[in-house]
Amino acid sequence: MTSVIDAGLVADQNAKLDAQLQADYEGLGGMLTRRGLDIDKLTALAQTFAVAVPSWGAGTGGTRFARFPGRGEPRNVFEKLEDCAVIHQLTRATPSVSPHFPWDKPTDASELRETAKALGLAFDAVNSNTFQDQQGQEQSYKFGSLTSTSAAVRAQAVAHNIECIEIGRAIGSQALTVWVGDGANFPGQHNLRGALERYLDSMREIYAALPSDWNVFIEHKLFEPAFYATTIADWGTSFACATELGPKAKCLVDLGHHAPNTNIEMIVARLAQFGKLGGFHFNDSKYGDDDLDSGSINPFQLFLVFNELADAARREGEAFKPAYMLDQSHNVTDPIESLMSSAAEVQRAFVQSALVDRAVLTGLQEQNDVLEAAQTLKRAFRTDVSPILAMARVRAGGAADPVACYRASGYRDRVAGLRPAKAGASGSGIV
Ligand code: AOS
Ligand code: ZN
Ligand code: ZN
Ligand code: ZN
Repeated sequence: MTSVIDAGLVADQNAKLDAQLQADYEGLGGMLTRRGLDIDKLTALAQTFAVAVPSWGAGTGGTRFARFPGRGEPRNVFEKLEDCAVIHQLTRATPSVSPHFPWDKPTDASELRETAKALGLAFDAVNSNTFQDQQGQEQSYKFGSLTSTSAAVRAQAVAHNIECIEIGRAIGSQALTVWVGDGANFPGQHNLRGALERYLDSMREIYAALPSDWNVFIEHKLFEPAFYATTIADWGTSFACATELGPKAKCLVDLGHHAPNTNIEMIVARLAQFGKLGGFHFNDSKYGDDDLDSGSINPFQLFLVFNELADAARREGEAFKPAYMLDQSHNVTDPIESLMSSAAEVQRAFVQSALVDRAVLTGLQEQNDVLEAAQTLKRAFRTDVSPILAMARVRAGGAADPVACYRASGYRDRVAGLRPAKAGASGSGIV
């Protein structure tokens, strides 16, 4: 495997932090022992964690008002992979990349697969795009794609999704994520039921093209670009469609795609209960689909989501394996730094959820000891597991402090010299 960042530099950086990390690790280990937990087991568990990086996350996102490009932005899928390799090399928590077509459409799929492999990366779910028009495209998605009233538009959108499956197959992916912005901006614009019927008809064709070992993930989103009625707006619609389509269809929960104050962890519990939890797009938000860095606004919610995932994993065993991906838009930070720290924030919630003694919690719930049950979760959430995360990275050959190591490597300066600056854009970026 090619190391993009010099391995010697990573070792030197880690050496500087070694004494401090050992001391913090021992301190935390002692505290956890008193709580009946083994820190080394938790570190080994942390090492099993993996979250995919979206290829588009390596670039600066932008809002619908403006996009302020960063330095050395990747110009193509190969440069995106190189950035993703840096993220994985330093965090050891992001071994796969989720590509988006046609943005990442390869001229030679096997070259793409080999390049990723040489960088120590694999491909996770592929994402289709029928929310934009591409140059030279015959039909426009202005009035919808899979739900369009035009059979020709629907056929084009279906064909694109099937092409995504074909490319995905060639690069070793096993899932297709379908998010459509289809919906209405005015009451009366759509027949609400008719639009969903057409969606299902289109999705049945896509479903029929899935290889036997593939899944299709239905990603719902409350609003934007449709501001009155989005066809796949909520988990109820997503669940109904996934049920209608069959066992290979599952629901994908993007944390930003819900109404304010929605109890997302309860949605997670429901979908897990009925075998329809396909995966996640992690990000954080304050108002709507803000696509802020994971864990940056509401880390307790992220913990509660993982608390449900830990419960589901205990019930379902090995079979329970939702796909994890980050889906955030970096507007004011270096995307590599944001993705590294976000991967660690999601991993943190995963480890914190393992601190909850499920048997004790069940006992408290059965006795209706409400306060102590709540405190049990809070105790886990309040525990700073940073030394576990750092040790997990170091033991796997990553960086104790990924951001500091990345900054010391000068990677951004190096690629800024190789990748010409992009012009700023007045319009919408990629979210
Ligand atoms: C859109 O809001 C969604 O989060 C999708 O996952 C989308 O495909 C992705 O963010 C790229 O635009
Ligand atoms: Zn998403
Ligand atoms: Zn979104
Ligand atoms: Zn998104």
